[in-house]
Amino acid sequence: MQIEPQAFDRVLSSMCTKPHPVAREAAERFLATNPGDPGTYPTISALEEEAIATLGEIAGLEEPAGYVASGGTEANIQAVRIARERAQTRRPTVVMPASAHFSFRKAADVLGVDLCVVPTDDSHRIDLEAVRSAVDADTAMVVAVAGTTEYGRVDPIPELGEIARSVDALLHVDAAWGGFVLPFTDFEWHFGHAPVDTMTIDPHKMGQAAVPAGGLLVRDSDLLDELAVDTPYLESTSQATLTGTRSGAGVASAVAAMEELWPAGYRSQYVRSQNNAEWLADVLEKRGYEVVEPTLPLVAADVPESTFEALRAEGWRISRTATGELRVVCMPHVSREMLASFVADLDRLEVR
Ligand code: 0PR
Repeated sequence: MQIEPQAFDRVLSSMCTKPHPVAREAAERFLATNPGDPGTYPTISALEEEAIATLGEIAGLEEPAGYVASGGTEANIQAVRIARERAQTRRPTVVMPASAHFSFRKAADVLGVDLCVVPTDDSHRIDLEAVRSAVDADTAMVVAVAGTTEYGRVDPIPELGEIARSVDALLHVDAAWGGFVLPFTDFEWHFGHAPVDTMTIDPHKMGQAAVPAGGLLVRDSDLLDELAVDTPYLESTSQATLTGTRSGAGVASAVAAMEELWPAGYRSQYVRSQNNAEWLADVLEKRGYEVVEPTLPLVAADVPESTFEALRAEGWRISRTATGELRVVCMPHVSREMLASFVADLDRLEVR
């Protein structure tokens, strides 16, 4: 096969990035291993424990427990599954902000739980008063997002923890995208800041690992037991993952990336990405566009649809929020030069 994969040089919409060279190399080396069968593939299984130990350190978890999932979708589905298993009610409900990722809709569908979607406020964060009136004895889980897909916002997690506790519900934090930048900010988002029970934190997004590498972390390994099924003909006795056979590439590349970059490399990447986001926000504002301030490295701006389409026709991979704003994710592959060239095209193609 001669086809080359798409280059990253015009990709501004993705939450994935070019894997770090050490992550790419590790992924290739472990491509044919299966961490789903630890009895047969003990090396990758030991690496998975290392991955969880480092993810735990990043996320303030004292006794790391969890596993490397195929992505944020699987981790979110599994978190909802844990909450459903724990719930004392026959109608378990998940209370989540309107800003939550669509993977929770898949979770609700697959698991037969109800969703209660709470609006966000003017700052694009979950409305706490609305959460207080939404929770009740059927609430199995409250979802907080730490780095929303559309605006990069962080919900008030300690407050949500209190509300979840008041009805004996679990608190899940979706830090799929934000988890590798938040440690360098003042946001309160992790296990040490609030009574967080489960968390999604994906090495294959800001963590610069190769796809597929998502992360599910749990406060206590008992929570993981809710997912375990017996595996009679494997040498190990149970499996907590949703997938069966899975590539060791994601696990190995996550370990390699985190070994290389945590914490100093991720810190300098965060600073670079955040500076880029602020630069772009500033440039767009000066041109008269309405910009949603980037609290994390993600910029949303009200660019007319025709301009947006013209930029896409130039090959820019950009996306829009539900309300139609242009959305630029300042991932590690997004350089200042790339953004400058994007802005030059915007100036040239601008339709007002
Ligand atoms: N949670 C959050 C907060 C997310 O932003 C995403 C993905 C997920 C969970 C789900 O993660 P997986 O896609 O790993 O299962 N957010 C992006 C989105 O759906 C993913 C994405 C990635 C989109 C690359 C486009 C793209 O080119 O918008």
